[in-house]
Amino acid sequence: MVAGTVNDLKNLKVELTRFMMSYKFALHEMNTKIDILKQEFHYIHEYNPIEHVKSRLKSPESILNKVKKKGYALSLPIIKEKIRDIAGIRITCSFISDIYEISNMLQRQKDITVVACKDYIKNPKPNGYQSLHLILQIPIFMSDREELMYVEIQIRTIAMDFWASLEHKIYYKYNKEVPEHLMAELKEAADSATKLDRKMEGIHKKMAVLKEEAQEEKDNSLELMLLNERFALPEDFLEKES
Ligand code: 0O2
Repeated sequence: MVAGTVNDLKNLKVELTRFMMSYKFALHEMNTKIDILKQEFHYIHEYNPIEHVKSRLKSPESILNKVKKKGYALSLPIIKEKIRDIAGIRITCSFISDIYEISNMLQRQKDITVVACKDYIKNPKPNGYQSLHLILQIPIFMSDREELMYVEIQIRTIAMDFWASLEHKIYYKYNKEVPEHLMAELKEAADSATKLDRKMEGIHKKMAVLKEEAQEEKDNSLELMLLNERFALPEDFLEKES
């Protein structure tokens, strides 16, 4: 190998390593943000809207396949600009309302730019696929530079995730035509998942109202727990105070 070519190869390897490393840092940054939201919710509201979080870096092979499929030029700046799901995070929530709450909380953060939002919950795909997709841009800070990175966030409920995971196994990326009657069955299964999500959301909301009423009753009562012992406040004590 001539010296120039060896050097070119060496430089390319460094460039590729830097390229993938930046996405790893972007994932790390986003995961920290999500973890903070999760912990804050737990401390303040004693409720956790996030069931689980999964993140992945697209493999170099998968990136190249997408570049070929989309007909893009094989150049790192073009890949960086055009392929926006190299860093991907999937958040599974308990209820549909949690999806929008988490999405709004992320979108409000000052260092996050929302580049695109696809709401496949309000507008499901014809096969029944549902999820909220966000393409976000966040800065990462390194020793000598700052870089803006794209991260794709998919937010869905457990039921939507259950459907998408199984559909992914059965059909997604299946190149041949899926028979029509099976497509219809798949859509039916997605409709059942939606029905289940709505039912659970309804129960969740009703329980929240009951909990609030019980709390109000507790707040209005003259009883309180002092050092783990029930204590009844004398009524005239309250009158003297006011
Ligand atoms: P993987 O292996 O999960 O990463 P794009 O191809 O991203 O440029 P597109 O198709 O408009 O543009 O993106 P979209 O609609 O936002 O969907 C991208 C991702 O959503 C997919 O990533 C899947 O993860 C998921 N997805 C979209 N449609 C379906 C579906 O019908 N079924 C299932 N199970 N998942 C879906 P990848 O890169 O295709 O795959």
